[in-house]
Amino acid sequence: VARLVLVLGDQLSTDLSALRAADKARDIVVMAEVADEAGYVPHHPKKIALIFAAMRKFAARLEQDGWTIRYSQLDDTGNAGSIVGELLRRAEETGASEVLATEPGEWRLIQALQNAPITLHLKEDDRFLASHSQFQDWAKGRKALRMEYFYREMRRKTGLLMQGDEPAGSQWNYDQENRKPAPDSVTTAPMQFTPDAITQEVLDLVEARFGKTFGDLRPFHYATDQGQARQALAHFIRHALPRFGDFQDAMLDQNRFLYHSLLSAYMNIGLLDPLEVCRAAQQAYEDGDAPLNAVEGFVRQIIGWREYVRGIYFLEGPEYPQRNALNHDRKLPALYWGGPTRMRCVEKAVSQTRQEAYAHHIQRLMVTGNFALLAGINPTELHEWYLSVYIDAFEWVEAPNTVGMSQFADGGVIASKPYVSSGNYINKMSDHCKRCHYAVKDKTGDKACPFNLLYWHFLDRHRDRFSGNARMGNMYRTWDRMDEDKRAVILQEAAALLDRLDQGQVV
Ligand code: FAD
Ligand code: DLZ
Repeated sequence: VARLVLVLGDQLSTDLSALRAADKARDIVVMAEVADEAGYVPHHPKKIALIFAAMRKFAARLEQDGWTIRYSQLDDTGNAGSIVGELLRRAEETGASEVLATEPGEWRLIQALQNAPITLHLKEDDRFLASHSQFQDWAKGRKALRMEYFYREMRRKTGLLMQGDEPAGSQWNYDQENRKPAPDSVTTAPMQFTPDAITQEVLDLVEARFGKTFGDLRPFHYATDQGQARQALAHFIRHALPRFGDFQDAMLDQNRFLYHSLLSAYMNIGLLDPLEVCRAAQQAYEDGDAPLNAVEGFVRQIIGWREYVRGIYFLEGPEYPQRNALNHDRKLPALYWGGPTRMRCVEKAVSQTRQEAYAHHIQRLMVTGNFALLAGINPTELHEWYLSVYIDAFEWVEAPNTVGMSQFADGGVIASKPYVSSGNYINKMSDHCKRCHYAVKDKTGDKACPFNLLYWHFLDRHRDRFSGNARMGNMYRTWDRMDEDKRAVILQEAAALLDRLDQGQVV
């Protein structure tokens, strides 16, 4: 009897564990566009379009490779609307009673599959370097789960940038060299693709069904199959990687991508293998085409941060996205959904998010994330925002980045101190402040940068928790040295600003 082989929209890899465990001659691959997955958060229309177009093209490829496929389009009559519903429908149609699946990247869907009334064989998702048990072994007995030590293990495991037992260049981490302020101009741009017929059809469907959701569907230039994603990788390695390190943390008012790769979505949905990506970067270093600080910085993000946050997500359990260690309960303000704001950096990050479904790491961490943390926004609401608006957002990677790294809502599992900064950091790393309504140098008064006011408000309201943190001592000493009257004015102006935010006034 045939078994069903489930392939989800972010599992588009031909060597997926469920496919490897299946028998091409006998088993039936099930792929389904379903309302539940398209609707568990208000996904950016570009994200839905990417996933549906890539799913359709991947199904065609599997069919060419000799697999039998049952593919459900979103508008098909009889579409049950959920992954489990579709599996049960296909089981009834085909007489199958067993499902082979690769573990989904979200507790919600793992639990739904485990609770389904059908025999399930759940395979590990081995497109990652560290299995759950390897990560658990690494974490066991450690007081703090710092990424850097995990990353070194991944370097040793993969041999990437290693000379025997030693790191290439005899240093593990070149982050110190990767914090240059914004360049005057950028000499490259990410590769763009013209939508083919399949993608066009998906764009029409997404426009009709999700056209009113936050986010511009068109123009749509993302890669939608492995061949295109590989072209995008080659383009990045050649044109952007050499300067990736230097300007990794920089932001430019007139350039959205700088030297970033825009490869996260392709890796996350399975079009690119993360090791293939890292090996291509290593090759550029070995060929003398990219410097070590760039290649090490890039590889660290993938075999370090990407693997590490996934490990944390599965280690910490299904309740992780609901954590709120700092008891932040402010509603997510309308400016996150494109409502007006006078803060130039926030306006830029949100408007490019609307248009591109993309913002780079420092925009996510030090602009929208930093503002939310300073303003005390509810981390679960913020998590749902990040999960919705980015092309690469899947809970295993988004939640630890948002709840842990960006909001400190996990109480310090990921970050050893909160990522907060005043306007000064944004001014150093970007050219936004020059064109901003607010004055970044003003600490108080009508034009004071909201990041300045809220920074001190944050430190003051969380003194009990953070004043003993060795890495924050300087911040508290600066605050405590300030004139008492000045401190009172700052706190009062910060509170007034938060009131205005709560009342829906433009900030
Ligand atoms: P590059 O700057 O070119 O980096 C190269 C690759 O490194 C990325 O493609 C990505 O795969 C990996 N990477 C870099 N930083 C991280 C990180 N912190 N965690 C995991 N992988 C990383 N990344 C996602 O893939 N999905 C998300 O939903 C997501 N949400 C985030 C939410 C917040 C609040 C923050 C602060 C970060 C989030 N990130 C997320 C991490 C990071 O911002 C993105 O991976 C990166 O911006 C993607 O753009 P890029 O491909 O141009 O990355
Ligand atoms: C994100 C997404 C969307 C928008 N739609 C679908 C879909 O219709 N069918 C599908 O199989 N997968 C989709 N996905 C990806 C899933 O939500 C993803 O597999 C889980 O969140 C686990 O990472």
